[in-house]
Amino acid sequence: MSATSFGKIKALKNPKVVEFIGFFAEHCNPDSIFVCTDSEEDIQYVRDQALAKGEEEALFHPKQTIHWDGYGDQARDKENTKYIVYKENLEKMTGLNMVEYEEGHCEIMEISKGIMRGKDAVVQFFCEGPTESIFSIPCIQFTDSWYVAHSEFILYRTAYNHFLKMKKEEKGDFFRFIHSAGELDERGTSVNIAQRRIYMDTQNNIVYSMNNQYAGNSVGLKKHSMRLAINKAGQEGWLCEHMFIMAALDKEKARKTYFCGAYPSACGKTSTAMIPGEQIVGDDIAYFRNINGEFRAVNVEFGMFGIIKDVNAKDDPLIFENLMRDQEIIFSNVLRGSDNKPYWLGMGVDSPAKGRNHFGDWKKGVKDQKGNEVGVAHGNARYTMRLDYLENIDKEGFEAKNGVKVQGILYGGRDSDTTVPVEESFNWRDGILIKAATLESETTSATIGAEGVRLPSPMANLDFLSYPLGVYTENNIKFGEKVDDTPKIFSNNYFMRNAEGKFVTSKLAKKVWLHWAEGRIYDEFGYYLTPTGRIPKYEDLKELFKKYLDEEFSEEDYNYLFTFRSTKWIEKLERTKAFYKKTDPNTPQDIFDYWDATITKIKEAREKFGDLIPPGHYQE
Ligand code: OXD
Ligand code: MN
Repeated sequence: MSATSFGKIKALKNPKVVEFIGFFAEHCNPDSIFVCTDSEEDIQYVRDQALAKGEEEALFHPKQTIHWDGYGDQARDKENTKYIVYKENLEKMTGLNMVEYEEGHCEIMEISKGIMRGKDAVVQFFCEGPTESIFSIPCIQFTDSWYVAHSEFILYRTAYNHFLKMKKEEKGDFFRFIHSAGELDERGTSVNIAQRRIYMDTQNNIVYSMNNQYAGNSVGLKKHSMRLAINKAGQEGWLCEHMFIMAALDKEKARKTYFCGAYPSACGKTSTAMIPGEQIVGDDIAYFRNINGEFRAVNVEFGMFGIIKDVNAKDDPLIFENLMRDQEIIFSNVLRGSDNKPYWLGMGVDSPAKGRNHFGDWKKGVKDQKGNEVGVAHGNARYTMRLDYLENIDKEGFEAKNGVKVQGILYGGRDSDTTVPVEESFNWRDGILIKAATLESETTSATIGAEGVRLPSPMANLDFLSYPLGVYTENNIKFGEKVDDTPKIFSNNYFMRNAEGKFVTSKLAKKVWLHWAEGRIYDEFGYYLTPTGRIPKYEDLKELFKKYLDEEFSEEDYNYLFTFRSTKWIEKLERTKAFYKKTDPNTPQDIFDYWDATITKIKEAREKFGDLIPPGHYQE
């Protein structure tokens, strides 16, 4: 370590920081360590090194770069992402992928011993949430990947100064991430994928990630930190959710209403956060805190690590335009054509027949070792970009140290035949148990395996839960019930199909469902009851379709979309019950009782009004 880097560490006067860096410097044994502050000079050094070491390459627009992960390292490795848990805590961690501490710790120590030999390492200081705020969680990343370090500078708020200012009693409280891409092949991708391990220790707030590069596996501040934060939140009485934050704008009434939303992957999360004419605060992870009785949220991140597939001029104009500009963006696992420009699936332009992509040298029609044709880009290819490049950013909310006051929460699944496009819950508890806990996503032709299979996805947060599902569900209920002005909960489903298997409305209809929810927060629209909540009236939707989309919305479509499907709903609740029973048998009985009472209510409705209950026909 140079005297300058050492000086940066020393200035922090933080023994735990010294211990962490010192230990892994010795254990992983990099050739050198570069310590970053928040200075533009240090950030530029990291950008330059990512290029110099070949982890990124400059594109046609010189500020844009491209990076490839190994062909077998294109998504989160769920199997090898585990909690290492003290023996005495094993029993409490029902339903989690875990390994006993001694065993897991020994294995990861073995794998990481000397893993950085011949490489440089980087140490960075970040903050999850705004710095110097009630939400702040300081973090340190130690990595031997300049690409990872560069990504984090785009995605998170730098916090060397925050560390400098930490009070004595706070100095031991931060998250630590140690990452190594491991041995690299001639293309610069991780070789030892069989030894890929992501071991998380919520007892000591440290995550070890070895032999990988894909950011969902490597970037500590993203999903690893999220798991540590979910655990911390559970202990401290706040929430860390897999949610966007956005502001719905009613310009006529000069109203700005904040919504958060959770949607399993490929269920419309980013496109809801980016509805034209509204504003975005965050696209992936939110912290919720009760501040003086208010339900307040911050975007944990500073940038987006977005899925690039299907981002095109028509469907995502704002993101697309940004991706076309000469500004700092890292494209990962897309094709670089001979024009040195990036190409991806669903881009809406003709892509070249050859180039370089995640497969290596690629030509149209080329097959991988398993005989599968390799596409232009990977389906999970990404872009890494600052959020504040977006014209629709809500600057005020994005920068607010105390976050924004949330008034509505949306839970959206992918479901071709059961739930209505938008429905308001009776109350917070009902929303958590009937809308959030029952979230499911149907597999599509784009996913491997059979189509139309429903995968349970409570709160769209299952992959990141670091303590049991039942307690987490209860904590969600408690949190919302304790604030003074509890947000309304709504469900969304953009994927209902008609008898011919076609979607009933266009993608733009999201805006109408959102504005109905927005109006409901101010008690503006009437509603019809169903056994599971409150749905819109036709006249209101007709007007909203006209106002926001200049579209005619037919009564026939309305009746079809908003029919209550009794048997389908009972089946959905039974699936949820079974999933909770299997995943966390210790889920409190009153949660199961609540679902049973709802099932009884639906059965009675079915008796009285029939299996398919058109809007307006149900009465309590
Ligand atoms: C995810 C992501 O996998 O945001 O959820 O990348
Ligand atoms: Mn996510």
